Amino acid sequence: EDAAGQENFDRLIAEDSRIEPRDWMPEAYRKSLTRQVSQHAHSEIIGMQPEANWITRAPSLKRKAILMAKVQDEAGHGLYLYSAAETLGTPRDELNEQLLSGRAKYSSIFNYPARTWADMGAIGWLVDGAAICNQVPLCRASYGPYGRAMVRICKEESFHQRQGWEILYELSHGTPEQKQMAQDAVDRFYGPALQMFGPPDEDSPNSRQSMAWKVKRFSNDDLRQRFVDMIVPQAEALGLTLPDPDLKWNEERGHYDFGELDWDEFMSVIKGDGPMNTQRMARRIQAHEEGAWVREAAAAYARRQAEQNAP
Ligand code: FAQ
Repeated sequence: EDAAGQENFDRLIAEDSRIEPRDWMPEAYRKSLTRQVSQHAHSEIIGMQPEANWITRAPSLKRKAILMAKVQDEAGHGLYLYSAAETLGTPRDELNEQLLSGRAKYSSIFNYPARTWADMGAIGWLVDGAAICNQVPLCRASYGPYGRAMVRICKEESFHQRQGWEILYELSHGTPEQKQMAQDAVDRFYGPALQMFGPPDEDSPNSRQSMAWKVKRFSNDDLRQRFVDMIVPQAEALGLTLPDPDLKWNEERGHYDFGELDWDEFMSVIKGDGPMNTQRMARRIQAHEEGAWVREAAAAYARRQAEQNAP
């Protein structure tokens, strides 16, 4: 217990100021942020897989170059976020070990397969769209390194969303088969994208404390609503339909009403039983093992440099 530290922490939070790595912070704050930021990093890294799957089959050289750049951006976001998480005191190796051993979560959305080229459009438009909606408020998160990381990441995510939108627009204005492929991708990704915002507020154990600490600024349901309101007119402009018969403008609320999501499916996906969980984890473990020689070489090089520079 550090009374002066706690008082300073409370003051910084009340002032909407920022907590920095060297500041005293409650252990629960450190722990919860390490959880959220590292899971966010894991999501970026696992999230490379569905799209990497299509790099070799992109329909043109230009599309391929764009997709490669996007997947590299996700890697960059992951590394950036691991660095932000490390400032809270847990080393990168340990965070990575939590992922590889299955103890840490990563976003449910990446446990769905990317079946067609149109899925690259749906992922960009809906998945990156949901990511931006969730992450723009995180730019104001009370923990400095996380908030600052989010600013950069959001800029890149908006480019990602635009490229996804453009893929879907082209397909939906192409042949009837292409339009159907775009519609099918949106049909499959719509529900899972809405679930990226997390469980409904009454089933969200972390929200209350996280909002009191000004890490989260809006609740899961509020952000989900904001996202639905944003994508309805975008879907109309694309000429595609959102697969929800209950989707309807509610004049009184000033928002779109939408149907109940499949929360049983969500729970089973985050417990590890989604369509692609096994494959995603196997691939990540394999990539980690195949990268062992790089880590060993880098460590040997650093050791030699240190020896040579020793007085
Ligand atoms: N999937 O109490 P809450 C991207 C867990 S974007 C899996 O509401 P919280 C970009 C939650 O961790 C995707 N697990 O939790 C990209 C908690 O479990 P825990 C990543 C979920 O933290 C695009 C439990 O359920 N974005 O990668 C999910 O207050 C394209 C109870 O939930 C972020 O991580 C879920 N959908 O709110 C990359 C954003 N939802 O930890 C490649 C930062 C909840 O107690 C390609 N994170 N859980 O064991 C956040 O904003 C929050 O952590 C939430 C969850 C909103 C995700």
